[in-house]
Amino acid sequence: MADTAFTNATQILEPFKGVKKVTIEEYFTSGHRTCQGCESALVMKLMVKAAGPRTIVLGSTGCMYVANTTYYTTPWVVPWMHTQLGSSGSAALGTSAGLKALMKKGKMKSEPINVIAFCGDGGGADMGLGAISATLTHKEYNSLILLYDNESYANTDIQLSGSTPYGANTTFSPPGSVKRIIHTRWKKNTAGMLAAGHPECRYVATVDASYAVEMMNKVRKALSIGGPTFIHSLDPCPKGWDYDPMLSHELGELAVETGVFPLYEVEDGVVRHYGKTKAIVEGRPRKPVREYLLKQGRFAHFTEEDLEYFQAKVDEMWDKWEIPGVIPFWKERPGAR
Ligand SMILES: Cc1ncc(C[n+]2csc(CCOP(=O)(O)OP(=O)(O)O)c2C)c(N)n1
Ligand code: SF4
Ligand SMILES: [Mg+2]
Repeated sequence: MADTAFTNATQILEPFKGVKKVTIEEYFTSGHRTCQGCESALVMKLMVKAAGPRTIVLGSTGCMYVANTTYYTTPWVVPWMHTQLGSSGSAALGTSAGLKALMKKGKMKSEPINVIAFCGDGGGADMGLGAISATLTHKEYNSLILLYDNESYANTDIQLSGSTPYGANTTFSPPGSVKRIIHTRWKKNTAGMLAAGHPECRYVATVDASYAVEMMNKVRKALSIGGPTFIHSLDPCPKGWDYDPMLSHELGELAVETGVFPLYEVEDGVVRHYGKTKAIVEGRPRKPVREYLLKQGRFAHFTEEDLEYFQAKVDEMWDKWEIPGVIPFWKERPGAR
């Protein structure tokens, strides 16, 4: 096959116009062993449903590897490969470059194939951040990195990560009688940092599977735009967050309605808040963060003072940040210190 047959095109995946238009085929099916109510498993299912059958999925170590592929069983219907904990970026780039080379040499039919690499918050927001950053600078290769954020190193029994919220009870930060708040760091702003720091990455979005159609449409948009793209999904985790599994969707909604997790997309440098976050930007009041926090056992030790601190930090993001939820700077105001 000649070089001229090679195409670097992406699949054009039009948005689903409502839930009735969502395709019925599943590419992440039964056969996994995630906890009841695991929102990350739903994210996997929706992610690959949105992408369709001509897709390769690469997954770094974590719950979505271990609980999904136990000895000769797998829910994945599309080609799937495990990669090391910090390597979702390298796996995405390497696979995309490999496909491109094989197609160029005529060793594979030249056609758009989606490459999606997923990682947890431990693997992506902490350990693999460098590799993701490198991948987002390679605009000649098409891949999507999806970070599923359950806010802990969940698979190894809920250790705190850079994505764990302030004050949460984890196996590394159990509240004690002498010191109540062990984890005193504020959660990283991963999507904002990646969007701001990678000017040639054409698409970054935050998503929440409680809003499933919107979430799938962000995946479809990222894959259609092409180049390296990044999506950050907030995933309630009944085990790590310590709540009744039936509350997963409600907690996903509350994270957005309280303003703790803003939904936005950055496309070619333009920021758009969407969904309920857009309504908040346009003036709809945010629910108090206590409605979200107090439904979770990991915050059961919070006092009034802790709730006020958490609320004040979220208020600061909304009232002072250059772009709420995205750019964490604000201009110096004359006379203010
Ligand atoms: C280099 C390396 N260090 C440690 C581990 C052990 N380990 C396996 S899964 C995991 C937790 C990963 O956390 P995260 O990426 O957030 O995914 P989650 O388990 O929460 O789904 C750890 C620490 C490993 N597999 N590789
Ligand atoms: S620990 Fe959390 S992320 Fe892991 S399988 Fe259970 S619910 Fe899902
Ligand atoms: Mg995690």
